[in-house]
Amino acid sequence: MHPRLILLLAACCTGAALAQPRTPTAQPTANATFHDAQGRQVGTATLTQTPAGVLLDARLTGVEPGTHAFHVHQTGKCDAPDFKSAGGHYNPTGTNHGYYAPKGTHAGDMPNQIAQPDGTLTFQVVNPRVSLDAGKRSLFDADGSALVLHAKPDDYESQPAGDAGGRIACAVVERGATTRPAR
Ligand SMILES: [Cu+2]
Repeated sequence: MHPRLILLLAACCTGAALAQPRTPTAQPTANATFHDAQGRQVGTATLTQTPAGVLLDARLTGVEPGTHAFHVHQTGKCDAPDFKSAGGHYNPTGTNHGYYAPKGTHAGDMPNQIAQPDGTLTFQVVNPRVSLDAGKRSLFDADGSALVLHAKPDDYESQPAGDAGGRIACAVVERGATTRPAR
């Protein structure tokens, strides 16, 4: 092996071995518990305010494998079985729906998520257009907010909601770091 390559390898791997994992400075300050259409608890999410937006860390089980739309909806009310009570997408700035749409992107728009063959759906995503603090984009406005998982993928352009199909799980965003244990 070329001596310089050995040096490079040594530099790389020693550095990696010495690197300490960073301890997150921000702790979750909101949580949400998902229920399905039958009212069963199917998962939880924690929400943390960061300078880049709200970091969501979600873990669900029993989800049909495949790609699902995931949004913040405008009302913190999850009445099974259809979860229509959560209203439309959270859209305090009056924009169009979808990453591809002209004049687009609701505050509640987030990327599609993919459930595994065993039905687990675990992901983290940052939403830069909402906040846990007071203000126009707050998830804690007068009627609260809900996280909604859909039967189908969001096509990121159809109005008003990305042709994402029915609502298969819903979670009211609540203050406090502690989530109830999943089932
Ligand atoms: Cu939705």
